Amino acid sequence: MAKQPDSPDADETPRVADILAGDRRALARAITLIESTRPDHRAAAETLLEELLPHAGGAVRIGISGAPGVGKSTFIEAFGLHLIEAGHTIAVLAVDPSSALSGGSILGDKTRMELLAKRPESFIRPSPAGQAAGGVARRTREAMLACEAAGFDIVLVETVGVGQSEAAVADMVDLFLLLIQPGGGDDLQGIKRGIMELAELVVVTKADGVLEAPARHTKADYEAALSLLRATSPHWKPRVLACSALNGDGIAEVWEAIVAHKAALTDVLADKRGAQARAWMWHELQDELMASLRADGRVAKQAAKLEEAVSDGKISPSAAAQKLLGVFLARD
Ligand SMILES: Nc1nc2c(ncn2[C@@H]2O[C@H](COP(=O)(O)OP(=O)(O)O)[C@@H](O)[C@H]2O)c(=O)[nH]1
Ligand SMILES: [Mg+2]
Repeated sequence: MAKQPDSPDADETPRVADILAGDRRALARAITLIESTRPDHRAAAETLLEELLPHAGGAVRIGISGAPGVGKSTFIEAFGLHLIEAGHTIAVLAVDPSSALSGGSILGDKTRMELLAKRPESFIRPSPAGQAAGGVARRTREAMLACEAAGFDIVLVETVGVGQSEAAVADMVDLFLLLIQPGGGDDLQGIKRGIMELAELVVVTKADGVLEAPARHTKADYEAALSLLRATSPHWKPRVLACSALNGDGIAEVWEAIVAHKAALTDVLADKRGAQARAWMWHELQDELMASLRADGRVAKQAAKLEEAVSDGKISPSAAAQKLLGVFLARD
């Protein structure tokens, strides 16, 4: 097969040494392999991850979320360039369940992050299309480990504001940052309380020009709203900041807050990551079990009948579930 340097091929397993040396093409190939759903690729990815794992864990893991149009891409570009100026390297990964529908809506974002994408200190990877939110998040977590093994000292995981993916991202990062728009009013822009509770940092974007004053008000509103939420960590009180990705105001302060959070968590970060890894194991098991259950021919046959019986009210859903589980567990 002809080698195509610009289109990473999952069939070609990258060398661990190349990834560890920070070879970006090897890293890109590793992530392609990780994202592949083919069983032989999956096996190769597992082997690769096992070798990379001892070299992972060195990055500050940051999750970034916010509604479409809030300014995520613009912020990440400004923030990333700021970090590079300060001597860091940064990998940006995206969890975007909507891309599963549109076939890669986030592609346009790469152009928004043009300057950042050009820098050798950065690595930007859009989310894989064609998978459900859970599947994307699973693979993103592994991609994050690969980026760490490649030596990136900051990993940013971006997601778009749709509940489920936010929880998944919060579950894989050290700090979850929620971006919000200036203005909005009483309902706090319809941002669900559950998502607010995930945020260690809330950042009001676009605090420049005519939006500067509304941004200040929004910041005060969120400070008030956050003070009403029950504390989720004894180590950190969520903070609200405002910034402008256009003129750079407040960008340095966002990083300072992240550094302060890292310092506050020093003694408990290993525990937090350990708990995340354990939760991930159970998620994996759940997904694997469901996948093999769905792939089981006898279960499928019974399921079709039982679904009908459940619809017709002839059997209760829980009794039908028990029957299916019985068929699954009794298989050879
Ligand atoms: N005035 C101002 N506009 C911004 C700022 N950040 C983003 N925008 C604008 O907001 C729009 C959406 O930004 P984008 O980064 O694509 O948002 P995303 O959908 O969350 O990734 C674009 O038109 C940006 O130019 C900012 O700091 N100040
Ligand atoms: Mg964007």
